[in-house]
Amino acid sequence: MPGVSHALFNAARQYIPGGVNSPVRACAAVGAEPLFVERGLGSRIICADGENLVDFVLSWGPLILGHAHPAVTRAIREAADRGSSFGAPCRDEVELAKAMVDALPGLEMVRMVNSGTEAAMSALRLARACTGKTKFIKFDGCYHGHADPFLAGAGSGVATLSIPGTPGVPAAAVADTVLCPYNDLESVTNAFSAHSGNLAAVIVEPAAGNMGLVLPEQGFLEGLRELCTRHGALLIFDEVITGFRLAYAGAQGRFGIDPDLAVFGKIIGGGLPVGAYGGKAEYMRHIAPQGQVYQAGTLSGNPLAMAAGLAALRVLRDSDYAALEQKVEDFCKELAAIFKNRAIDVRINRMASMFSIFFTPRPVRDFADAKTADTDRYARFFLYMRERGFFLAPSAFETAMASFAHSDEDFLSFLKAAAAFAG
Ligand code: HOZ
Repeated sequence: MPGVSHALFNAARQYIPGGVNSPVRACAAVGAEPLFVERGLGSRIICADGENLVDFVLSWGPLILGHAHPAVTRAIREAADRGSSFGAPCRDEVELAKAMVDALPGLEMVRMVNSGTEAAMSALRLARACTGKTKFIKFDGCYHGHADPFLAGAGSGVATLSIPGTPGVPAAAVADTVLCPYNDLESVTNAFSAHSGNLAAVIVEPAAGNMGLVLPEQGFLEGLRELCTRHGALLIFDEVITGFRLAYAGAQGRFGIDPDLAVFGKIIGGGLPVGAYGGKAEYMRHIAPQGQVYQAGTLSGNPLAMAAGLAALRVLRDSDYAALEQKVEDFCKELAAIFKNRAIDVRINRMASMFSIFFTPRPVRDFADAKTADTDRYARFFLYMRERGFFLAPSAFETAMASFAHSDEDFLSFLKAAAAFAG
């Protein structure tokens, strides 16, 4: 790994743990060093060493419009000229909240925070307060940020680095976390029986994007909805990745499921740090100062982030999600055929503009399946593709993302390189 990125990484390691501010981007799982990015434009990033890469990571999801979309950067510049933070409400907070409530069928009220982690932990607190119960179900391989109760069976970097239990998370903090396999309604039914009367919530990524992409099977989300209603637990959709990605109406719109609460981040910030949680007014009105459930933040509803998110949603409202989906579907079919023709075992899971390449012969419907994937082959693929101008997630347990900025040529050239890799 020559040059500037390597030197920056060496310097970074002196001052920042592991040289990075979030573990997965260290690229250790694929035997690489992190790339230091100088700038992004459309579907591409340009790195400190001059590498010009077609980006299928897109900041892990926020950049569905591509890098530096002019409407978003203009909104940020204009907002910055008006001031970067007030610690008091601003107009764009109201506009963004309204845009979200208008777009997402299950959302009646929303509270802005600063990250998906913050949103998930706040939604869980609210669910516990509203139900008076403490336990909750999460799914093995799903990731809801790094708040203590969610660091059990977590996906994303925890899966990538095979960290079984995070030191510093007391056993008591995960004692109320009930783990079930994704897509396994029977185990959820059993968990409701085993913890009868004690389950406050089921939290789920409606399409799981942190163990690679794993799609909900027919009836799974419907079953969760039904079980939660029957047992007086709240259904929380973690839409940090899927919100405004699977559809403008999110996963809840795409699947036609009405969660009680939902958690957002990524796209709603247009590339700036944002999270949000929301849902039915009957629950949201318990949040302080309207109610007693305390949650606060100096930078919540930050004017730059609100302006960026609002600008992004305004563009997305009129964007052709179906056309993007068709492009990605065609691309994934061709990619699967390339590997199949060379007798390479691969499963490509896809939905909307998200896809995952699992080098495994078996269908991937839960975390156990995802873990059968050949991570060494994925690492070789990552390195090969990076050398040919493509940036994929540096982990077999993350999801690739495409954007409205990706061109036909971006997809075609990727297919050509993948064919050369397959041999
Ligand atoms: N949720 C993101 C990955 N799936 C976070 C990225 C990170 O951990 O840096």
